[in-house]
Amino acid sequence: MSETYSVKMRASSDGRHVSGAEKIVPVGSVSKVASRLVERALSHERGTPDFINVKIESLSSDILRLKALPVMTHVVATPAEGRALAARLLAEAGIANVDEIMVRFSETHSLRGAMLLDADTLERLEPDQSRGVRATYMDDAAALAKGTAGVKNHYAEAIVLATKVQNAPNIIAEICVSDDPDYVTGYVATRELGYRRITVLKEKGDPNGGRIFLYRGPRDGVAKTIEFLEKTPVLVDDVPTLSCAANAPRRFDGLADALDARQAAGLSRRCRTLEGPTGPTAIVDGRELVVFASNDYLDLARDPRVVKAAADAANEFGAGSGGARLTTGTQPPHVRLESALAKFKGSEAVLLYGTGYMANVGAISALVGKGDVVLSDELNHASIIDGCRLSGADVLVYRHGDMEDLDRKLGACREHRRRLAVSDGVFSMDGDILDLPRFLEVTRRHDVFSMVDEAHATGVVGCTGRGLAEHFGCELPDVLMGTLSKALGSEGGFVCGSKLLVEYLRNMSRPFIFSTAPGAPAMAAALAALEVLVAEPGRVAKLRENIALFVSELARHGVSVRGETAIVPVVVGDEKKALAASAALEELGFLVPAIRYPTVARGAARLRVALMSAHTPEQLRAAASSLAKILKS
Ligand code: WAQ
Ligand code: MG
Repeated sequence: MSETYSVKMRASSDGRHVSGAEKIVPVGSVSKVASRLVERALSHERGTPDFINVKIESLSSDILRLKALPVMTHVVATPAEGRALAARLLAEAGIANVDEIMVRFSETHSLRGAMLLDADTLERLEPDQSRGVRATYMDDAAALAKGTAGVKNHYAEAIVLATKVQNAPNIIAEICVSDDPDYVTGYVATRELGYRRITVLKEKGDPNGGRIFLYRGPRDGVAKTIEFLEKTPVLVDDVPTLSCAANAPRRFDGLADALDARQAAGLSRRCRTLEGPTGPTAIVDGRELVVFASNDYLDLARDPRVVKAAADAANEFGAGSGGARLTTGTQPPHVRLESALAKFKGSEAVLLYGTGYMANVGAISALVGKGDVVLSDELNHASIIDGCRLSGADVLVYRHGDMEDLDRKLGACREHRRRLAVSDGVFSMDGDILDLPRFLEVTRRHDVFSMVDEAHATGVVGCTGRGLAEHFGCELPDVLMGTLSKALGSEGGFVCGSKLLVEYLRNMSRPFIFSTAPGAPAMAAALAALEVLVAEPGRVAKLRENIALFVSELARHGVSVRGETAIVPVVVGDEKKALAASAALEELGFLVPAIRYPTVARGAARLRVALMSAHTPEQLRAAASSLAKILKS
């Protein structure tokens, strides 16, 4: 940058400050940036300004470059919690009168600039105490490249300011909260601690913000500090961005903050692309990994017979069904699949849904409503929980797998019109199996509806993969839900039950009524997979052998886990530790996802190993020994 300019904008209305911003840009961008800043002033939600001042000055060419303070976000729930944390951080930075400083912090509201306080005596050091000290001549060195010049970004602007301030002579800390009523985030910054975002430092709607710069040094150094803050041009490198928030209008700020808070807590998520068909191995980011994360337990999604059935159905019936099942969307593959599933599960009738999630939501919300009650296992899948919520029925959560608790709670809600008890058959994050005979005994004794989700049981539990009734040699629950998306290698969900129940759902279940029917290719694929499963029960046996081998290999390395089903959870606890273990496994060539809140409880993060019939003994042994090693280190 040879010719560099400072562009500053300040807008007011009736003498009251409306908005302000400053940029440091090369000469070629001056007019573009200036006009963006003017636009910003004119569109400020505090009102249209009657005065806009744009000041453009050339700067000396040797502009100080600083590296942005490292950023860390602390997620807190309330302003009180945030302020207590801010006080703790200041204390950690070696400041004694922290409580007094927090009081002074609320006296900064009327200032345009920051209060400059002696960190030890708490004397105010600014010459103009009604204005405070303003840090100026600073910018994100990459703002132009990012295309963010002129766009309001609280986060980037605050990091730039905080970085300059912490590089000023004799400044040892800063505390700040925005004066934007909707922006409740603030921070404490010191050189050692870096930029510590605190997600909540004031109530929403509060227009009071402020800043304190804390000074420790001789009185005759103050002028030099202020000179640096007010006059020395600074460009800050490596300013982090909330990646997708950079160009977003202000109404999106809350979304960016929520995402950032998730990230800070080790809870942010992204989709990874796996090349090729799903199977025991996959190419991820250019590397082949052994996949211990697929629900395609019997390796049917890429089975040539299944794939051909989908292709043939696409040719014969088209890609999409063109309508809801009750209008024009029912095609022969839907009808065939429903009767094949009924036969496989041993029920009178079956109703298909577009996804397993919809099947749960659709069945529960149709069966119970206001005035009714659902009893739900505390570890039930999110789709069951959402079905319960959507139904409008009272929801009573019973302790995981605790049939006595279920019994007791059923006894305590005799007044409700209709009662439904619902449980996962195989718990999706724990891999344990519901004691179906006891569940049926309790629910029948109370004469309430019983519903079991066999998403992870179908094709896995029972000698031939028919599910819990086969495994226990008992009857079916009233409502049996399953999916086509896991062991059946396709996609979709279904509900089995009596003809009466299914007819009722066909007429009352809104996700069924108001969704386009799933496409014939997926239905034909599921039907072909079901036929393979029936013809080749050895796949289920092979899966069971693999589970036993993996669990015994882990045990040999000192890690004991449950191996009832294809889902083998290895509970780590801490979210970030679980992520680190997952990353370490990936380094070694294994894809094992870390499962975190909100899928499981906070602090119950885990590696969730999903086994397939197609894993080889070598893959299982290698994964078990790597996993054990990583857990120990
Ligand atoms: N120099 C000194 N003090 C200033 C300056 C400045 N250049 N600009 C503002 N202040 C003072 C003034 O008293 C304001 O009322 C107060 O700071 C807050 O300013 O997500 O938006 O511009 O990590 O409202 C922090 C969190 C946002 C960002 C800070 O401050 C994040 C913010 P605002
Ligand atoms: Mg502001």
